[in-house]
Amino acid sequence: MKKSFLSTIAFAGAAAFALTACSSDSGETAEGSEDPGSAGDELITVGFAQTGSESGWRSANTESMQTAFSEENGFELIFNAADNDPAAQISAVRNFINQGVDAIVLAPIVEDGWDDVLQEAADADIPVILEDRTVSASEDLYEAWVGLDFYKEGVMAGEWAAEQFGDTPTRMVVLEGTTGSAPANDRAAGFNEAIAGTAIETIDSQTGDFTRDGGKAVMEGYIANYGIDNIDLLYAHNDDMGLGAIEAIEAAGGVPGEDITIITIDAVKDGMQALVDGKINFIVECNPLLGDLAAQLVKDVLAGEEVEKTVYVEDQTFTQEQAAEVIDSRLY
Ligand code: GZL
Repeated sequence: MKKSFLSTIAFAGAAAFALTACSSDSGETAEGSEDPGSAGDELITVGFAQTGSESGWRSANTESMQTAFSEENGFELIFNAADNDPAAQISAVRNFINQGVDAIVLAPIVEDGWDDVLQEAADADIPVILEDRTVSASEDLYEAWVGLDFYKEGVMAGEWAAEQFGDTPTRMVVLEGTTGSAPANDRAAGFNEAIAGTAIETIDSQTGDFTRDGGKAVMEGYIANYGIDNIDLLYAHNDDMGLGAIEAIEAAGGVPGEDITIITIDAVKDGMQALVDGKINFIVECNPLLGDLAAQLVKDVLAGEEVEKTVYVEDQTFTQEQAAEVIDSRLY
């Protein structure tokens, strides 16, 4: 079950000289061994530490990962969802190490706190691939990261807001993602860079933890504190918090998308529907379909191949009109 990662690297290095003479289309490399996970080879055991099931985006990401890390693709997947609890997620990774998995894939809930357990994985010769979010630990402690450019997502959202409101005095409230997470940190930083110099004023900014319930509860507080008439713009770090805010605005007799302009990030199905319905005004996509890229990274790393340390997936943006054109053809 467990392959010694370093011996794989050493083998691949030695095989490199013989590879030209011995490679065949059966997926075999030099001296008859097979690429990990190729047909007829034993399964690659992968421990996948997912954040939890906090949003529609997360559900689509989990489905993409489970589909890619299937037995028919050469994997035995051990899945753990940490219910948005960073301590539980670190324990899950430690358990994978103790189980002696061949590789670990991690979507880290928060950026900090990973140095020790990632060092333990390295000491156990178990390669780690990050998907989705990033960590503050040294990049020597993981083989690669595949995901989205959260800072750029924030910039794209902020640029739209600056274009819409520019010099008009605008009172904005923010629903932040999970505190300490890379998307919350970077989407805030990118957005604030893009609106610098405009008349958009952040009157409040709190975390809704990327959940609908969280977004609804915080928006209810904003409405109670400021009144709908004193809020011009809502920037939510994901669709789900924006959808929760829409419930709060409507419950208070407001018209989302008109009384309050709403910008969100993700572009999951329910968010795009709200955009088509005029309840959200602009969405920046954050593609959750990372499974195939993550699975290929695992196979390449275990085969001793050089991999890019950072693999970005491109995003796009949607207005209400653009959403109406594409919503029926989207994959998530
Ligand atoms: C972004 C991802 C975020 C989504 C949220 O890549 O980590 O977490 O934007 C999800 O919907 O909960």
